[in-house]
Amino acid sequence: MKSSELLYSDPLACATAAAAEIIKRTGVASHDVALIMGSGWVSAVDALGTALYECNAAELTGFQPPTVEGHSGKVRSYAIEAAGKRVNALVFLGRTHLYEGKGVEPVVHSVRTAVKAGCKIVILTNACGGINPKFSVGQPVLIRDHISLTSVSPLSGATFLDLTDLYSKRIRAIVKQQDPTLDEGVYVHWRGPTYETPAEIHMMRTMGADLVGMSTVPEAIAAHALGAEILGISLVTNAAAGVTGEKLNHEEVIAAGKAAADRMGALLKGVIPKLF
Ligand code: 8IG
Repeated sequence: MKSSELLYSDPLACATAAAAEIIKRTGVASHDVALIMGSGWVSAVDALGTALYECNAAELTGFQPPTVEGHSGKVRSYAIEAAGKRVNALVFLGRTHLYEGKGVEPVVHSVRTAVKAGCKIVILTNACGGINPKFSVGQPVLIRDHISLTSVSPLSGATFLDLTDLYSKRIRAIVKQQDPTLDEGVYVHWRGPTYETPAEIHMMRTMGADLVGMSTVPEAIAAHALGAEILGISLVTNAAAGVTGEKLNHEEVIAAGKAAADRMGALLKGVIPKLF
């Protein structure tokens, strides 16, 4: 069977196969933490040091080449050492989005593979629009909770998964100890690829959303369903539609991400060993 067929017919078997390939290629029997680096976050991994292993994700079972600028489609393995601890980090540079129209399975394949490769914690990063005017461009915000507006779930069947602590309170507390200036917010998932209208942003703000983006939510659910603890961090790279009256563009997103990358990289490197 072609690996793309396995992804849709038996996604968990596909993730298990990809995880076995990662274990064999890296020589790391069990990774501890996964990092999914979204738009603008890719250069933050430079702070993690030198990768012990790197390949194109597309070489692994079930992965397809990425399609969005600013996403490079690589998988890397790092050893992060601090305070006498060694943490093995599996890093995915870039992700697949619902708006690509391939369904939800490719969107969650990275996190399922990571959990099958041993990861107990999944760190999801993204770039987003700021709905709450207290957030400024270039500011990282911890995801406290989410609102899904896509009507898509990575789960099917009678799996009534509890999401009351989806974005781990324990991990958020440790991250805020590391950087007390960090704020938290509610992330709303919008399918895209269109940005919202000003009226839709008004609706989201009224619902209690602070941040809006086109990723993260299906991955958080899929990884949590397999038992992983989740940290979500959004980098505000633009004010959402109608907040400032400016139009939205993808170049703005990339530029804001590059500017914040050093701070984000240092934060991740410092905090990861403290999570274990
Ligand atoms: I970056 O304003 C980024 N991603 N839906 N809206 C949505 N996604 C985004 C936005 C935004 N900015």
